[in-house]
Amino acid sequence: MRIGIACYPTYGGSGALATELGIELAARGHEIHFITYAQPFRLTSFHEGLFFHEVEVPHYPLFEYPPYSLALTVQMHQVAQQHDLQIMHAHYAIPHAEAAWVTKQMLQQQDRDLRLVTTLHGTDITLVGQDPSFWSITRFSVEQSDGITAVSQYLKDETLRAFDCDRLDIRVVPNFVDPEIYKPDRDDCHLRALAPSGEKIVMHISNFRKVKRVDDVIRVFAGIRREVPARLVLIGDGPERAAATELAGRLGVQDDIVFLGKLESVAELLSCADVFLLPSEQESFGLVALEALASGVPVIGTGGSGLAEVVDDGVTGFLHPVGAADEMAASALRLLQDPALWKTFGTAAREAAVGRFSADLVVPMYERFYEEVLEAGA
Ligand code: GMT
Repeated sequence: MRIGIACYPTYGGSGALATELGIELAARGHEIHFITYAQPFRLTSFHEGLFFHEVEVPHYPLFEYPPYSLALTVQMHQVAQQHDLQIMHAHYAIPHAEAAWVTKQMLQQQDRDLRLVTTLHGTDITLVGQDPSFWSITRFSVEQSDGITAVSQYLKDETLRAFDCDRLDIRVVPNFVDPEIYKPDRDDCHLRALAPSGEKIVMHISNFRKVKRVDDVIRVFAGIRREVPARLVLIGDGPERAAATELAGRLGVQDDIVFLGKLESVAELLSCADVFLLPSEQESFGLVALEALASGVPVIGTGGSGLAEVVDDGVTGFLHPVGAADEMAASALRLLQDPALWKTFGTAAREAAVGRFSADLVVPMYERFYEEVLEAGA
């Protein structure tokens, strides 16, 4: 199949998943065209059958807000014509699904068809898409898609509720992980660098937006640090970093925190963690939690959203209500102070990640879905 993929290229779950999907599809013989404003951050080397088309937005003094969606649509249209694309796969509805729909209309004027698949990832539905400024266009562009997938049952239900459209046929296709890349493989050099005196390693990776509750990461860590020697390794960056640093200072744990910033590759560091923290307000899936599980690392996070479909509470990690930092710290300590329990959880984490969410299981779900969408339009 010849497939266009529109996504955010930046640090974050939707762009990471879209890029991994493109790489996997290209390896399976499909022709993949990424269309976005920068090289996707996980696309770091050459892959046969995989191409990148940059969207350039011209600047003009009149444009206080440069019209990215228009430039994206024009690039989608050009790539679709030039490479005779069969499918445009929009990852994160805003603005990709709407741009793909306009592209389809432009192609129809030329008697050409393009099938639209939209994958809903999270805040495109749970936060941004519900803002009155975006609600109607998000609903419209999702409804107009020829195929819709959501990364969890939680997100599917939330889409139907928030957009009041129970007729929508949404397929749940979970996030996936490559178990050969994310695997239990604790590198001695990294361990020594991160925790020189053999401290326990607590890790958090995100784009430090409010929804991630990085302040709770610091609170949970402070609770852990009171009981055991530990270091908090923070990977990523974003708007909440300054507030997190300030809180760490107030709680007296700033010297035990290592900020590593936006690393392109996290697999080798993840497997060095003893526990992974993801105390988000809501998480439609939690790709990074899955990557931690595949690395044999138990996850401590929040229940009530999609993370509960990834982490088995009491088996591969522990889930608590949003904001319950003391309970999360207590759960982390249970694992950190009991090596046998930690090993049991770590083994179960790896098994669950590989058995339910490996690329070999999930990527064919997307392939079958594309085939269905093409057949329905034939
Ligand atoms: O961070 C991003 O790039 C997008 C972000 C979001 O805001 O929707 O990530 C979502 O997509 C990931 C991949 O499908 C999911 O694993 C994340 O759970 C989800 N993030 C949230 O729901 C907060």
